[in-house]
Amino acid sequence: MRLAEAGLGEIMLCDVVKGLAQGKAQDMHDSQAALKYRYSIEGSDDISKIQGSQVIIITAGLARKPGMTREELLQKNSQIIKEIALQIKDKAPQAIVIVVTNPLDLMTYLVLKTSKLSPKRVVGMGVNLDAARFTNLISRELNIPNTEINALVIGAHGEGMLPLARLTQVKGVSLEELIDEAKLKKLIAATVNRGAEVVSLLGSGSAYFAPSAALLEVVRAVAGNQKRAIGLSVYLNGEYGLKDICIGVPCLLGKNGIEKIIELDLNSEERQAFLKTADSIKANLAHLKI
Ligand code: 2OP
Repeated sequence: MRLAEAGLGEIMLCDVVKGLAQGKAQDMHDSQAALKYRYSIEGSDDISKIQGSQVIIITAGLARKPGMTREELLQKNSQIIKEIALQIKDKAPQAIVIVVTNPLDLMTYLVLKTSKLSPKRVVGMGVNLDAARFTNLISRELNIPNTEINALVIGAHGEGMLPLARLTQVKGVSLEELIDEAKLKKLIAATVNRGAEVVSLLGSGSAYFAPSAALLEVVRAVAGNQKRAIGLSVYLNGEYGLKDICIGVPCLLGKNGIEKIIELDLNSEERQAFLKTADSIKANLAHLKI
């Protein structure tokens, strides 16, 4: 709905549950007249409808239940994601694929390896959502508009997420210099826990509106060939001293996918934390059946 309202092309919703995508699409389609918008949106239970898509967004799979980590979804969601990745390989190898399903970094890796697309064309949407949440929490804490905040989050979109206070700028000043350590720790913990907090408040299902907004940001970068820095889970091949892993780092994203992976100048503490997160992703990767 966000993509349609933003005028980002023709939208096809696919879901394996009969009638679900058609019903949702019909409901969204009916919104146009009252909104005085025009957009194209259709639904189908036939995944072959992805044929010819320029951008494919994968949200399929189970969401967390209260108390669950994103990583606990690994086995349940792998099978679903693999089947979709094979369909992409077959029917839409030209697409740019944005993975949203959790555990995000592992599912991004699985889509990449199964679809055999170029690593430039498969990204995971996670740390830009975490940066949006971090921004929002900073904005509320300091009573500063979110437009004045440039928050940076890297690492796993999971328990090993790393909101980087030193490299987060508020009106051009490092966040580290603006608030005391105790408050900073709280802000970081709240950011890491934000998705779980929503899951626990909802009781069933996971966050929805902020993820869709963060997704819109990613699709806009592709559609507008923006090539501005945005945090994404991407395949590293030597960057940050890491190989054969998908993990969240800032990238330049445009119409052909990843133009550049930005290597931040991390201090030793940040680097250590980043490598620790990468280790835990690697340990989970070992359980993936590719
Ligand atoms: C979240 O952080 C769904 O992983 C997503 O809410």
